[in-house]
Amino acid sequence: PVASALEGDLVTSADLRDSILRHLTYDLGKEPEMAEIHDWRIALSLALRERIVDHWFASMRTARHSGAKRVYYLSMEFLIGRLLEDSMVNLGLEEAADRALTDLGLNLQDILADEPDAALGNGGLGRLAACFMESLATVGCPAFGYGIRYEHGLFKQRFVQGRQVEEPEDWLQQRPAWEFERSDIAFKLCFGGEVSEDGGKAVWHPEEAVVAKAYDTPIISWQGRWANTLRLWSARPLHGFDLERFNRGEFAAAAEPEALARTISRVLYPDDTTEQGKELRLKQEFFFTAASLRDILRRFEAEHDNLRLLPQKAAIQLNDTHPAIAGPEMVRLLHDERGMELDEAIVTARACLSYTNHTLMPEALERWPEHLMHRLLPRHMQLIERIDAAHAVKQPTRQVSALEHGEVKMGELAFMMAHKVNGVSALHTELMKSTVFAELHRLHPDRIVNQTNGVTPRRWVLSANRRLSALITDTIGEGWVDDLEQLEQLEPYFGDAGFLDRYAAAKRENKADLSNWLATEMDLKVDPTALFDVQIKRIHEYKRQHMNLLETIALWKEIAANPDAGWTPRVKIFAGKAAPGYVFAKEIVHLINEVAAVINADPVTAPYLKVAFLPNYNVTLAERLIPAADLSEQISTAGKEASGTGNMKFALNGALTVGTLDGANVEIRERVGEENFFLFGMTADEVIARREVPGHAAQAIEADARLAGALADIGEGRFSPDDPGRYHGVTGNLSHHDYFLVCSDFTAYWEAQRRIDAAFADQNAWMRMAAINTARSGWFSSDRAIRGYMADIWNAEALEVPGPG
Ligand code: 26M
Repeated sequence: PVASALEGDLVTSADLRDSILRHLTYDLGKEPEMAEIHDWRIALSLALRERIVDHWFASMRTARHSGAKRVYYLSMEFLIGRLLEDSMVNLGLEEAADRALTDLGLNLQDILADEPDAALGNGGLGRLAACFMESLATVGCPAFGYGIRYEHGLFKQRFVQGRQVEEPEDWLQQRPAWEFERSDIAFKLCFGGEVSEDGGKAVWHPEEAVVAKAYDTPIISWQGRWANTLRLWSARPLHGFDLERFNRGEFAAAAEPEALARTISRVLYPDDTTEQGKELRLKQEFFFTAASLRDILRRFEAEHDNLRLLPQKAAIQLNDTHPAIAGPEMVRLLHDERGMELDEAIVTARACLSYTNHTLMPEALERWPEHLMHRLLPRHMQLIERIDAAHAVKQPTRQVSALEHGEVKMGELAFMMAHKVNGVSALHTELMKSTVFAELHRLHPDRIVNQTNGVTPRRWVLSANRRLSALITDTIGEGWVDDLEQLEQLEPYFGDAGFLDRYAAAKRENKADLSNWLATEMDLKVDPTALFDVQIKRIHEYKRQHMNLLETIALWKEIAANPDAGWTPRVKIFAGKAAPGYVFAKEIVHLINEVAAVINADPVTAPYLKVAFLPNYNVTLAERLIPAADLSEQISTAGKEASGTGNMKFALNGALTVGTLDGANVEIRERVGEENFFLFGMTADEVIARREVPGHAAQAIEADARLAGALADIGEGRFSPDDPGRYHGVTGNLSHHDYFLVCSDFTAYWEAQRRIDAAFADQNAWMRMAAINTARSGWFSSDRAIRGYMADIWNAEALEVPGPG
C-alpha cells in the first residue's frame, strides 16, 4: 500500500500525460495530430513500462544482493492475453491514466480494447504459467519465466458456414510494447552430428547451430512491490547471410540460412491433445530449454564459484514434460562441460529440477522416437540411457524405464530427474500415484506432491469484474486483492440489507453488458435476465461439449412440445478452439453452430432458449464472459481433467458449477459446500467400471428417450439438411464406442440441469448461493499455489524491495 499511495501522490495525471506525449513523439516518431489509436496505445504502454522499470531494477538488485534462491519456471507456453490494463492496475495508475487520456481527447477503454492478446499458449497449461508469473511477482519470489517468443501465437478461429477455419495469428505485426530486446544475451545452441570419445571423455561434434536471443518482459506485482522477468527466446541464424552465394547472384538462396534458423521460433504448435513426434517440436523444446539452462548457469557462475551450491540457488520448474530434456542437458553442462563426476552431476541436476504433470491422458504423454533423439541430440541420447540405467540399478526387477518400444518416455525421464513431481489437483495427484506413475511412486514415495492450481485475482476478479470488486472493497476493504481468503469476511454481510441486492445488481449489469455485446457483435438477441450457461475451453471429447449440446437439443424439443410449462429462460454459450487436426472436435464445432442456427430460428422456443458459439475464444473473451455467467459447465469425464482453472474463475465471479467429481471441481465443491454446487455423474472409479460393461452406450440410450431423441435428430440430419449424413461419425461414435461416457452420464446431467432450472427461478436463493461461491473460493488464488510451491518444492523465500526511507 505504501508504494502505491506514493505513486498515486507523486505521479500525477499531468506527468503521465507528458510521458505519453514524449513517447509518442520521440519513440514512435508521431505527431499527436497524426497519431492513430495504436500509436496512443503504445505510447501509454511505454509510459507505464518506464515506471515498471524502476521497480524491476530494484527487485533484481535486491535479489542479487540477498543471495536468495531464484525460481526458474520453464514453460513452452505463456498465455498472457493483454498486459496494459494489468500493468496499469498493478501500478495503481488507472485514474491517472484515465485523466491523462481524457486531457488528450482520448478514451481509455478504446485504447485498452486496441491491444492484441499475446496468445503464446494453447489453453490451461499456458494460462496457468501466466497466472503464476503474476503471482510470483506479487508474493515477492525472485523468479524468471523462460519460454519461446513465437512469431505466431495460437491461430485465430473463424466460422465459415459453421465450420472452424484457422487463420494465422500475427501479434508482432504491431510494435511490441512491453518487451526489451536483449541483443547482448544470446546463446549458441547445437543439434545433430556425432559423439566421439577422447580419453574417456565424450565430445559432441554437432552439425548445426542456431542462436537463441533473449527478449525480456517485466512482470509487475500488485501495487508494484516487486517485478520479475519473463524471458522469451527467439531463434536466429549463427551466420545471417551467405555472402558468397549473394555475390554469385543467388540472392534468395543467400537468405536461406536465416529463414531456416528462424523457423524454430516461428509458430506455436496448436495441439493440446496428441503428441505427434514432430522433429521441429523437439527442436523447439531443446532450443528454449538449453538456452534457459545456459542463462541460469551463467547467472549462477557470475555470483558463485562452487557448482555444488547450485541447488541452493536455483529451483527449476518444468511445466509439463516439454522442457524435460533439461535433465540430460543439465547433466551434460555439469559433467561434459564442467567436469563434475557423472553421478554427482545427476544428483545435482535432480536437486534443482522439479516437474509438474498436467495430464494423464495416454495420447498426450510425450514420447520421442529414440532414432530421432539420437539424430538430433546424440549426446543427450547417451545420457538418457545412462540416467535410465542408473535408475535401473536401484530396482533390479526393472519394472520401469524411460525407454520402451524404441521411444523415450518423457514423463518417466522427467520423473527420474526431478526431486519433486507434482499434480495440479488433489484427485489428479492421487491418480498419478495409482496409474501412470504407480511404479515410480512405489520406488520414490516422497517424490509426488500435490499443488492444486490457482488463478490470479488481479486479472480474474479485480480487472475483469469491476462491479463485483467495488462491492467487495466497499464491504471488507482492499486487502482481499492479495490475500484472497479474506473473501470469507463477506459472508457475515449476507444478512445485511443491501449486500445481496448489490451483488445481484453487479451480476445483472454484467449480463446486460454481455447481452449488448452479443447483439452488436454476434447479431444475437438474448433475454438479459435468462440463465447464462457458459462452457468455454478447448474443444475435446473428454470435456464433453457434445454432452452439453445433446442436453440443449433435448431441452429444445421438450420446450417445443410444451412451451407453457414455465421454463427457466436460458442462454447456452459455447466458445473454444479445436486443434486443426482433431477431426472429431471440428465436427462438434460445426454441429454446435448448426444446432444454434436451428434453435435460434425457432419462434416457439425463442423466449426460453438461445444458443451461441462465440468465435475465437481467447483470454480477453474469457474476461468478458466469466463475470456475466450464472452457470459454469465443468462436465469432463471423471478422472480426465487434471484440474481445470476456468472452474475457479467462474466460482470466484459467482457462477454456480454444474460439474463432475473431476480435477479441482472436487476441491471447489468441498469449499463452497455441496448445497452450492450442482454435482452429477459417475466418479473416476465408476467410469473405469462402466467402460467394462458391454454395450454401455446402447443401454444408456435405450433407457433415456430424451437422449435417444436428440441423437436421432442429429443422425437424421435435422440440423444438416444439406447433408443428412454429416454427423454419422459423431452419432456412431456415441452409440457404439463412447469412450468418454457421454451417454452413460447424460441422464444425471439432464436431471442436474432441471434442478438448476428450479433453483434459478428463486433469484434470492440463487444469488445467495452465487455470493457464497465468491466468498468461499479465495483459496483458489495462484498466490496460495505459488506459496505452496515455494514451501514444498522450491524451498524458496520471498523478498521485499527496501521501501523509501
Ligand atoms: C504437446 C505436443 C505437441 C504440441 C502440443 C502439446 C501440448 C500443449 C499443451 C500438450 C498439452 C498441452 O496442454 C495441456 C493442458 O493445457 N493441460 C491442462 O493444464 C491445466 C493447468 O494445469 C489444467 O487445469 C487442465 O486440467 C489440463 O487439461
